[in-house]
Amino acid sequence: MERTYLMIKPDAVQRGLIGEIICRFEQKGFKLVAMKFIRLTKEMAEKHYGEHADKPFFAGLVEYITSGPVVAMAWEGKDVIAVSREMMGATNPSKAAPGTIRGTFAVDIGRNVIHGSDSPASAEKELAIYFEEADFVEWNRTVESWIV
Ligand code: FUP
Repeated sequence: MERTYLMIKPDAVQRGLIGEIICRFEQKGFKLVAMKFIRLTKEMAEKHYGEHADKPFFAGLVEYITSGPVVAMAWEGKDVIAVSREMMGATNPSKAAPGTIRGTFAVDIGRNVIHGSDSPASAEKELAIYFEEADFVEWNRTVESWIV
């Protein structure tokens, strides 16, 4: 089953949106398989956003993502990588469709509430930054048989 890395960013944690965001993925029918409440080190942030190292927004991005705790999660399910990106909405919240997470809760690209892997390769890379094999919980979500 496909896995993705989702992260509730510091602005959403501060704003009390953890439950609301988790609720959407739970109700969609995806399965939570790992979760940590952590504060990223500068090294973790630079690794996560390494592909943007030469962008003008990189320093601000690292400062923002390390500014407070985040919820780091692994979710599993059918097409979870693409579907969760759809549920999140466009990276720039002012372009995100109404009803999506960013379309509902955010206005600024630098405070866009949630991160989600954009491909199987980035999911694998990102999950490895935050989790080791023993962190993934194998369990049967019995409702799954009603969903897929
Ligand atoms: P995403 O895949 O949705 O995380 O988007 P990107 O990899 O393009 O960007 C990573 C993060 O950089 C985004 F969450 C927001 C931030 N960003 C800016 O702050 N300014 C920009 O112009 C572009 C991205």
